[in-house]
Amino acid sequence: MAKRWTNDLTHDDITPERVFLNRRQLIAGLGAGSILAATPGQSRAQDALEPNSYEDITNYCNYYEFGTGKTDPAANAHTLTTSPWSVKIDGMVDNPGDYALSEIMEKMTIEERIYRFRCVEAWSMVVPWNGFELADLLQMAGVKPEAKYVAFETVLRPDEMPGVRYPVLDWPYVEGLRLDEAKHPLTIMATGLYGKPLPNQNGAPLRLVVPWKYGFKSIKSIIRITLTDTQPPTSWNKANAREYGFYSNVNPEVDHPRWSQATERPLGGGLFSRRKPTLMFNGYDEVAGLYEAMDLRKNF
Ligand SMILES: Nc1nc2c(c(=O)[nH]1)N[C@H]1C(S)=C(S)[C@@H](COP(=O)(O)O)O[C@H]1N2
Ligand SMILES: [Mo]
Repeated sequence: MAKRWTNDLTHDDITPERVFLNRRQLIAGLGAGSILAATPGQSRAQDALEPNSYEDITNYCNYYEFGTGKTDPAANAHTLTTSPWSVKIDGMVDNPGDYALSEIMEKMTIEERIYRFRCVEAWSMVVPWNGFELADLLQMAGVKPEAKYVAFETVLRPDEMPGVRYPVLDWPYVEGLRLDEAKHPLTIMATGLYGKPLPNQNGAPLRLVVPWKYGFKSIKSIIRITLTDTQPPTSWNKANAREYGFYSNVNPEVDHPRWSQATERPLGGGLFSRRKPTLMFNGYDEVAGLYEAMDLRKNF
């Protein structure tokens, strides 16, 4: 299938001139000594363009099935068996069934998408994902006209997931999107990062990525996708409906009841780390049309 559409950062955006200029500006402002100590990932001037390091992305994770600490998933998720893997696609589809991931992968076009990623906890990073558009998978399944939502479910394997002994969430982890959100070309199913297979702690072998929504919508290690006509339950909303809504679009104007969402802390900033303003829809303005008639304060 041809690559139809892409509208985000790619490695081509990081021009040598730009990097050189930023370095020079930094040198002018801070003195060459500090610059020699700084790696490119630590340069705040490049935050908007430069992905976080592989180490940052794979060692600072949220995957509560493996523990609630940020480094627990990296320490524990190696126990998850990710091959063979199949995904059940059911509900309001023409071609329901258990699809082997290998079979899905043969049919999909894998692209690189460098996306900003904003957790509801107010940290953020830039991730070079590899994956395919969810729209293409839905087309393969054949969505029936009456379907309005897509529900997703994470694998639940107590033997391989030490964190599910604790009732932190009502396992299995579930998430959902409205059908138009799911079909938006920005919405991808990630299968890799940095050109490598997706590490277990980041949701191997297949996880959702919806870059204009808070990170918890990007459900990991998906085993089931169900097309439905009713809004599906979602894990964090079930856990605390006052704090976590179904939509969870990144919105600097709607605060979490316990903290501000106006700014965020980019990961891996090191010496140059500084909070920066959070952007509406995490900067992905092209999705605004999906919510035109909606009060985003009510539908948080
Ligand atoms: N199954 C499952 N999916 C999940 C989570 C989880 O705990 N379990 N955490 C979510 C949250 S809160 C975030 S911020 C992202 C983190 O993705 P990352 O660890 O790859 O950065 O995964 C999301 N998907
Ligand atoms: Mo998150």
